[in-house]
Amino acid sequence: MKSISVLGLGYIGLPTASIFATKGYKVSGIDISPSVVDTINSGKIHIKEPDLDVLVRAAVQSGNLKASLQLTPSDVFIIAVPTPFDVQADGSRKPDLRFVENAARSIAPHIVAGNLVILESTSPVGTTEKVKQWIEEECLKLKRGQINGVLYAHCPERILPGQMLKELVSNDRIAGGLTPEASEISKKLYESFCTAQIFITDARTAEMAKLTENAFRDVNIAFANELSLICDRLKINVWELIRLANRHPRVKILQPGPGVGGHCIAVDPWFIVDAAPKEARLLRVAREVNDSKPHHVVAQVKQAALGIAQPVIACLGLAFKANVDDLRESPSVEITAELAQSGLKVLAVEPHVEKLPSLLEGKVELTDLASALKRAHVIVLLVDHQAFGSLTLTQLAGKKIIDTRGTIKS
Ligand code: SAJ
Repeated sequence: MKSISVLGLGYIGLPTASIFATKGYKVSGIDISPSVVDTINSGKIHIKEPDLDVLVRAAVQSGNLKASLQLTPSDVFIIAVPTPFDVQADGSRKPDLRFVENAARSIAPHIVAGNLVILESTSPVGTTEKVKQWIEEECLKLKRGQINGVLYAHCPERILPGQMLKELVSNDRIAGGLTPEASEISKKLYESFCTAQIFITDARTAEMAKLTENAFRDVNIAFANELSLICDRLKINVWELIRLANRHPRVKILQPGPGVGGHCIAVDPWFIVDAAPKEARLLRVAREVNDSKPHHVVAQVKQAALGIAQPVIACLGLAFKANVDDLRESPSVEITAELAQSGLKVLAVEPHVEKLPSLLEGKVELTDLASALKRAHVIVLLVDHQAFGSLTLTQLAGKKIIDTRGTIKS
């Protein structure tokens, strides 16, 4: 297996394509966006992630990575496209597999016996089987007949934004084939750059494992977020409470926050709930707890602003988590937007971006920390960025403070 096509050059596809290229594979990175293709071919990147620019430049300069709008034949096809969900009229969420289906169907004209098709996108259980069906269906439509001997596997990524390059190499992985041969060959492929262990299983278990990891984290964050609501009611400092409870040798409570953001943890548990709605009760409630947290923060801010004539609110942080510039599905953006929507004057401080996301443009003023602290009556700490790490209560004397991350020191 010498040539690889990676379909989707986003947060997962781009580092994966680049690392394979630096290991000597001939890699075609396929994306539907002409500007993404041009950016990568010029050795630059369209997303921010520590050291990714260096890796992509090396991959492109080696001549082994070329981005393109058009798929061509190759030995391996890796699908790394988004898998969002659709909200239904009754509030339930249905996985939206359109991008995976389009990617799979686009492979059909090029597929030949002996090729390996890997689904890396986080997907509901059964999607790898669907990828096979879509490709086979498309081959029949194209009058290519039945192409036998194609291998299929699910090899989910599990890298943490902010530490992707390190985790790409050092995290254990799972290779779940539709056949044992597909698992074995996938394992060998990832061994070219992954220095950790690669465990073999079937495709359905691999799909469920990825969803389970993120659902586990979601439930644990929901526990911390629910505790923070209980502590607000009972007038207990939740940060001190968690610190003390975590001194128990078998207790490890996560940290409450303004809600759960990003493209993964707030999405993936819904794929399990959708597949087993009667059984997945805890997972659904955890999602609801985490999704409701931003509204609780908004209510706290409004309460703090009561009685202040023309209150100015400073929202510190817009990213979905600390020390990243990613504003996708960020509860901080949601909170800031809701506050501005309710007519309050809102300043936003986000040292990792130069311009506001469209949702906030014209409604919120982006400013620096010093100016926000000077002008605001209410300070809402939303993201525990390093840049806010030295804030103290003494420094903020006279202001109302909502610290959703518990990082402002006394
Ligand atoms: N958060 C809290 N409290 C905590 C930990 C996190 O409120 O104690 C919040 C964060 O602020 C953020 C959200 O949760 O809004 C998610 O952040 P995260 O750092 O927990 O996870 P992600 O979304 O950046 O990456 C996750 C990781 N999954 C797990 O840790 C199980 C990563 O390994 C996956 O590869 C990634 O999802 C993915 O792509 O699925």
